[in-house]
Amino acid sequence: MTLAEVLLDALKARGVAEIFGIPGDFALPLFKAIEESQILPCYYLSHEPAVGFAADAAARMRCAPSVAAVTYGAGGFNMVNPIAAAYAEKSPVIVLSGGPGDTDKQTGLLVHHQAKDLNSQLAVYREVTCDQAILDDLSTAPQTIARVLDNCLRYSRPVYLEIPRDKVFQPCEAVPAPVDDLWPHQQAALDACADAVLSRLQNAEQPILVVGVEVRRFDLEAQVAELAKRLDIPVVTTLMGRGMLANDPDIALLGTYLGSGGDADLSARVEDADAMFLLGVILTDNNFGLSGQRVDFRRVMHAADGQCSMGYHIYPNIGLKPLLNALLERLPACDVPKKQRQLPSYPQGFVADDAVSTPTDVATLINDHFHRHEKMPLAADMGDCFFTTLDIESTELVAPGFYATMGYGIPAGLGLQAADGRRPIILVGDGAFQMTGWELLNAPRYGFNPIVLVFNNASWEMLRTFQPESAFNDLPRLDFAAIGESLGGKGHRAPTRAALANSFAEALADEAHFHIIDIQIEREILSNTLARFVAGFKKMREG
Ligand code: TPW
Ligand code: MG
Repeated sequence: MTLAEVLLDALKARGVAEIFGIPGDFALPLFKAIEESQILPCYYLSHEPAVGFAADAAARMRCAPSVAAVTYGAGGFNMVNPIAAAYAEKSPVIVLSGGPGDTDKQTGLLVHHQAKDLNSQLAVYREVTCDQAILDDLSTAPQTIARVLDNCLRYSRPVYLEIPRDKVFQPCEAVPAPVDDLWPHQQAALDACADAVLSRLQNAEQPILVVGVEVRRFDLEAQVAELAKRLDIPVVTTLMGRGMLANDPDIALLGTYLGSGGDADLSARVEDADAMFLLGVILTDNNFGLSGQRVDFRRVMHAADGQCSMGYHIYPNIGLKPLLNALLERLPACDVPKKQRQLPSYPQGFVADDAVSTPTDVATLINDHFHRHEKMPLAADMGDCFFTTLDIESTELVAPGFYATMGYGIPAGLGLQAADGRRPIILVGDGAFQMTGWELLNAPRYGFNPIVLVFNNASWEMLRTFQPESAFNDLPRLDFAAIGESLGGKGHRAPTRAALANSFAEALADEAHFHIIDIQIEREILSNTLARFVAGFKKMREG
């Protein structure tokens, strides 16, 4: 077996099901090996940021790692932002980069694509990955690959492997099997921790479960839903956890906590809880910083990053999965939730008239469709389209909710469909479309058929809300219907709500193409959440 083959087998053994990539000369042997071995399918895109975003979305959808493969230098550096996003939001993306071989290094000259020194790319990626290596020693490569890939799984963060171009087809031993127990624990400590969590939750009058992104990353949604049922306790998600537990009708999913940026009743319900159990939550400014009344951390239990804290006391080495199992072992199974709870209501009843659409109309249209037919998964970009997802019935969602990078939505929608097979709805602003929208041209050759809803306000509207005086927020009004046709899909113009409803129905009826709907939205018309969010953010900044 060759180095490339043992690497690809090791990826597959750890749950990787696809690769996204763009070749280049330092990576040509690697891509040849990927193509000829047929161990994993590879989807070729147009620009490296999209490669990273697509792999990130695929990883999020399948709760398993995915691969972003690039060439050295020009390719690798182009993908730093998506990998930083994946790091921040704990998405297990495995970066494979080609690299210079021994003869390239020995000339004493700079090799092309080299930025500063030969290890500059490794150094940059060290900052945004949890483990990394250059596979330049075939005798240690199997152990190194195993270590790096297992750390990707353990921490659910990106990792980086550079494969020198002259090593790809060298013989190499197989990579050790994945580690079974990624978070070995002491039983006595785990028992003590589980007992303490339960006692606090069961003695509270108004407990609440706050579910964050690690639950999805470690594929623990079913266990968390079961815990919520057995404890008969209401659940909210964090902003980044939006979309989780969407398909379980038996739990009391109250919605998404946004502090003063969100629904006031829901925020009060969280902030007034006398016991709050944060599961897999990353504490960030937009999870808790916006809270009008600061959350009292003495009442908080927080399981994440392989530990569990209670107030200011920490139980180290407590993985989320063993903790959930220990909690479930202590609770009798039950069939139905006991208490009736007020669940959130989302806008419904789309009016197909001659009025210009608002972001809330888009949410209403999608909700109506979800009610009449089945839910569809969503990919969203940053911009008001993201905040609009909070008015859409909870469904699977990939979005850069915390790191907030633009350019995510369209490549993420492609990655979502590659990983999951289902047709996604992609929500994207006109500004974000300018960054990565062209990637849609790759959809037809892979049979991807997303429905792309462009929030076309000819504006960087989210920036305008913070700084209305700046003229740079005005963008040219592009014709996204024509762009859609030119990229090989179907385009629709939707200047009114009636046209929007028609276009959406046509797009749903035609599964043979991707569709772009150019939804004309007036400047300064925001979704409900963005309007509240901006007000909350301004207040926080002002202290
Ligand atoms: C990679 C900063 C955040 S929101 C925004 C910018 C420039 C405007 C978005 O315009 P769009 O959506 O897409 O038309 P909308 O609803 O506001 O009109 N560069 C990157 N990421 C971010 N977040 C920015 C800049 C930004
Ligand atoms: Mg815009």
